[in-house]
Amino acid sequence: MVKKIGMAALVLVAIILVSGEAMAETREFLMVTGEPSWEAKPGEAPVADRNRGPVKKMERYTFHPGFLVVNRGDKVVLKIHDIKGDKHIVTIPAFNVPETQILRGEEKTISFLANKAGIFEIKCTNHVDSHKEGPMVGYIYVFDKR
Ligand SMILES: [Cu+2]
Repeated sequence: MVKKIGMAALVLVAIILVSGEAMAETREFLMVTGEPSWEAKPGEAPVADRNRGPVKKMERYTFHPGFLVVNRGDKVVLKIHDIKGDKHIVTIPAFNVPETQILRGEEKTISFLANKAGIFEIKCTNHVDSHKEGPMVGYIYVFDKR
């Protein structure tokens, strides 16, 4: 009897290892939005701000942390707290994550299954270019460890 149970457990472990599902985990990240800025000192020359051209002041909205690493097959949970900015609209097109609006002071949760490997953008569609203090973008690196 003990031998049969032991064999059944061994087969189950083998199935789990072969399928790779034993490695999948839930990965939760606590993120905040930020707003770094730059302003020319008195007498300092303007600098180019991407598509805006020469400026003496610029700002960018950001995600912190802005680079996440998970394994393929992981469930990813992002808890994003809007500390800076009136409104962010977050999406991850590569995983068909629908747009989620986050207002100042709010924290929203976004979940998805990281079912393919590569480096993908976490984007805010409210801050798309330098005219809107963007692009506001983070990256998720889905590691293909199998
Ligand atoms: Cu934004």
